[in-house]
Amino acid sequence: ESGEGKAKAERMFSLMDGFLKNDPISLQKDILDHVEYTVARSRFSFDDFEAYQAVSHSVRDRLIERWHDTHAYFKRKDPKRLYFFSLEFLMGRSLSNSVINLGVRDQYADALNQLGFEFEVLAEQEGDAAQGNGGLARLSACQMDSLATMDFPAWGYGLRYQYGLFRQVILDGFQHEQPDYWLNFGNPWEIERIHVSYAVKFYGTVEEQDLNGGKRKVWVPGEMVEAVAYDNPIPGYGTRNTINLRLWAAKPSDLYDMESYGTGDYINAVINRQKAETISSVLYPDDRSYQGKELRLKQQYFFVSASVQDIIRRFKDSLNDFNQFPEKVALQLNDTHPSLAIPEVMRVLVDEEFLSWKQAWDIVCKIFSCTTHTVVPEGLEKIPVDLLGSVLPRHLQIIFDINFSFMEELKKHFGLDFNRLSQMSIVEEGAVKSIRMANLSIVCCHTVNGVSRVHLDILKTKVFKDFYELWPQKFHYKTNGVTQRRWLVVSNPGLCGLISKWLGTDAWIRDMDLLMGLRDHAGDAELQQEWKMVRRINKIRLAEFIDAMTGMMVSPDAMFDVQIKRIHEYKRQLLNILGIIYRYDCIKNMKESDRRKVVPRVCIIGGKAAPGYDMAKKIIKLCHAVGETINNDSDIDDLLKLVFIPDFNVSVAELVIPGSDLSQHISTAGHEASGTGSMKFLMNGCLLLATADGATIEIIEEIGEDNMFLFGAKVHEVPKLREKAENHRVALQFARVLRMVRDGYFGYEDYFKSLCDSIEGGGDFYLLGNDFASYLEAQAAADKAFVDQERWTKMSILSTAGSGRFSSDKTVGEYAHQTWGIEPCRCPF
Ligand code: GPW
Repeated sequence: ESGEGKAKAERMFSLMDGFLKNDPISLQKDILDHVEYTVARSRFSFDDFEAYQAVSHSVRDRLIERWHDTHAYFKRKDPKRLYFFSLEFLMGRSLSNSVINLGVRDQYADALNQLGFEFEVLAEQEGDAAQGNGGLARLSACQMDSLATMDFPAWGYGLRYQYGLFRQVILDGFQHEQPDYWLNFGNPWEIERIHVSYAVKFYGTVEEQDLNGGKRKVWVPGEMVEAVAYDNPIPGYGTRNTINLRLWAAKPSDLYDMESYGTGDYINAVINRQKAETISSVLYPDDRSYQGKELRLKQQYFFVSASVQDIIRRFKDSLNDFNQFPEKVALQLNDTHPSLAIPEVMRVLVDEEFLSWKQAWDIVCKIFSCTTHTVVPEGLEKIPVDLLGSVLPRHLQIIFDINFSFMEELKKHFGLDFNRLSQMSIVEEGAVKSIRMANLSIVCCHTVNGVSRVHLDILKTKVFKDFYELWPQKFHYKTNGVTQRRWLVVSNPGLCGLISKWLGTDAWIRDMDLLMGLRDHAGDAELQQEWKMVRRINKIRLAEFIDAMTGMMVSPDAMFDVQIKRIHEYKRQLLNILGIIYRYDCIKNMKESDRRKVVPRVCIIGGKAAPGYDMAKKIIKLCHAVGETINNDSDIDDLLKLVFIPDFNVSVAELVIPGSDLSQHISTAGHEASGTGSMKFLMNGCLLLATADGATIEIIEEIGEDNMFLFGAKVHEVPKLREKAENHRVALQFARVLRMVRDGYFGYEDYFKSLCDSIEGGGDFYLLGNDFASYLEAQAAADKAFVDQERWTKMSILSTAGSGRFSSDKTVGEYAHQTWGIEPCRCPF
């Protein structure tokens, strides 16, 4: 470092004691200043929401300080950085998470108390940031938290949607979607950077120009849109490091518009200009299904192009030799959604930085890695060639060129095996010629990661078998994880306190392996007593929430049995509902003496269906229809209740998970790539009723089969069972409950017919009929265990104790070391 740079940096750090103070008086003053000057209310009169706004702004100030220091420090050290590209980040609320990670939670609570406010109440004022669909999007959010906490020099990049995931409203048992215009009340957690913006091009033509005796390609765009940065500081826990999640919003571009104003039609010119903003207007709600939509393609390219420009500008600020690019940049693609980054980097290096194709290709092969989150080939993204050629003509050429070289390499390796060539080609010939984004990613990334061990097995032997034979060294897995900061510390303070007390330390918040220490105390009567108490308080809180949302009173003495996740046929919410019908039917036909032995249950289901996913919507309706019958049947009383929690989202999950006794993860084996909900329940001491699928297989290794309720066909049995399904005899009980639905016991028999047809006979692709009997056995085992509360509590403690391996800290550490090649870079205090 130069002497001057060092002197400046030293001065910077010597000024550190000038930071905002966190004593009660300073906090109160800051909050009141924000009431007066930011929220523009009188400091003598403001309500809870205004108090929330003021508190958030004071927290934001503290985030900004650290975020500036972190970036100044990263700039000075200039380490290799990770750029994490994802089209979805499901952040949820930020206030509680921020004050906890900043280490000022108690200080804020005290300061607010003296002002006559309760921190918890204010935190409830915050809306959810729902910039994503499901597990994939929440995983990105968890990983950002871990990257910050572990001091990695990382950036997140994504899109700033004006409308997040739709709000689910239930009318007469049917799902309706309402727009989530979440920015209505302002968003204190983002920082608008009007001066950080880039032009993004679309459409147009590619022309050839002479350059130094050779030819160069020039893309003459037909449309230009401006990408403006919105920065979201992500604070680490137990560190000063606060990294950045940069989301792009589309704005009209001045550059491009000049000529349209010359035409005289001023009003239309303005209206057309405004259309640019639609690119970042709405999140696509179809988790795992892609339909080759133009707007979706534009969204993907828009965020990729702005991010790549940003990265290259940052690189050039410090170095100007692209040979060193791979030493400074790792680029991680979250699924194939951002895979246009690959041809985009090629285009920029070749067309704009004038590197040779070979130089550019060598760089691309060193910087990109990707993660795949799916198991079925149908789930893979394809873009019609016509569409891509129209929106991104130069990128299509580049993809064709990459594919040409790839095909040559394949021929050398496998000979003229046309079958194989056509299967592996990036270009799919057929009725609609398209680009296979997964193939593009595999060809260009140095590493392809699966999200659990069994997921990698399936990728190697089925989905990407040919690629695995060609490049076995490319394929790896990192088992998913979730952040204990949000899923324990923020959402379950009671249990946290207990864990720290019995471990004698709260160091587990940064080192989850320490939770194993709880195993020594699992049998301790005192801990068990305290554990039960904490869990009971959480159940009461959940019962109150259910009452508020649905008007239903449920008893905290009952077993709370929960399934919350996106509604999908493969996740088998239908199996759960059929099991509930079976239970209902049993209770109805019972003698009075047997009824007394029934373990009362509250069955809780929640989740959204993609708006165009008919079967999923029928499952939601069936849940309501069955609930209507059971909940109003006076024979049943408190022995069984079925609750559907509407509008499931991150903050609802934070409330439901700590209050659950049993949670269901019951996908057909071989279909859930990983699953992350199970990990959140596990941490909170909730027992799992599950199939051996995805990450559950690894959970079993950690806590043992005896500590959960396992059932159903195994991954390797599924294909054979499917072949046999046609003449397979299903359990009698299965036929019986299905008959009840078909015969209109719950009404709407015409509407439910296709749902019933989808699981009967040879059509039962997800093997509900096959797994039903063993599902019921597992449920019976859960009842039996629940009666013995001592045993149950011990299992619960052992679940938490065994959850350390499923912290996203572990996942991110493995990625950093094995895939990205980055090192921690800790901002000094
Ligand atoms: F289809 N996942 C998701 F693979 O939430 F792209 N949305 C998606 O669109 C896809 C996957 C995709 C989920 C997986 O279903 C789940 O098993 C996994 O735990 C999660 O991604 C995070 O890896």
